Amino acid sequence: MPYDISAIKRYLAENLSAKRYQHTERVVAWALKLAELYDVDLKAVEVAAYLHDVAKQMAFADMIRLIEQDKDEQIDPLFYDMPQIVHATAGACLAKRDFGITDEAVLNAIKYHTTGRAEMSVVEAVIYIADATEKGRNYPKLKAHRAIAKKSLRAALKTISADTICYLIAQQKPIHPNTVALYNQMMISEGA
Ligand code: DGI
Ligand code: FE
Ligand code: FE
Repeated sequence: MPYDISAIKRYLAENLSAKRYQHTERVVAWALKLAELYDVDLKAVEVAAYLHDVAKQMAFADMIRLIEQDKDEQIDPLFYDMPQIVHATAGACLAKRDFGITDEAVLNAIKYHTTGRAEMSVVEAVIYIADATEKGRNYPKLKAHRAIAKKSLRAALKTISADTICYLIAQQKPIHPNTVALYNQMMISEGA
């Protein structure tokens, strides 16, 4: 199905700060580069990248309401302990409700962009990796992570999920089971 990218961009310009909007544009550019490199559906990646943080600046109560109103979605009780992750599921609900996105590959890429999960699709992996390693991010291993992303999606998932868990532990924050499931899969199964 065709996506109305200009309507999405108008919505983002109105509902996100300039800083967040620019982050989104960098994620789109980097995600498309990775998608080309790994021969992943460019249209799905583009629309998922544009929409991945669409709900980022909504109030917590509004995100919860949006998720509650989606008949296919459920409130994860952990949302109340991990408010930073809720924008991902809320974003998928908004993409569906307001932009008519029905493609599950796109919706899941938005929904799992923050935590990841086990058995991620390539579209999900590209969005997760592009979000974590767009060039405006500011952490010591960024350059190394970008280089790894160009070599292997799997290796990138491995290092990003490990780093995320280290970061959350250092911050004494609770870790979502999907974050752990991605990390465990990367550490247990074969591959780089
Ligand atoms: O929305 P962005 O800032 O672009 O990036 P993101 O969607 O990856 O969100 C990053 C935030 O999510 C960051 O504050 C860490 C947090 N996060 C990711 N996984 C988990 C988590 N927070 C908790 N508590 N538990 C997780 O498993
Ligand atoms: Fe996000
Ligand atoms: Fe993001």
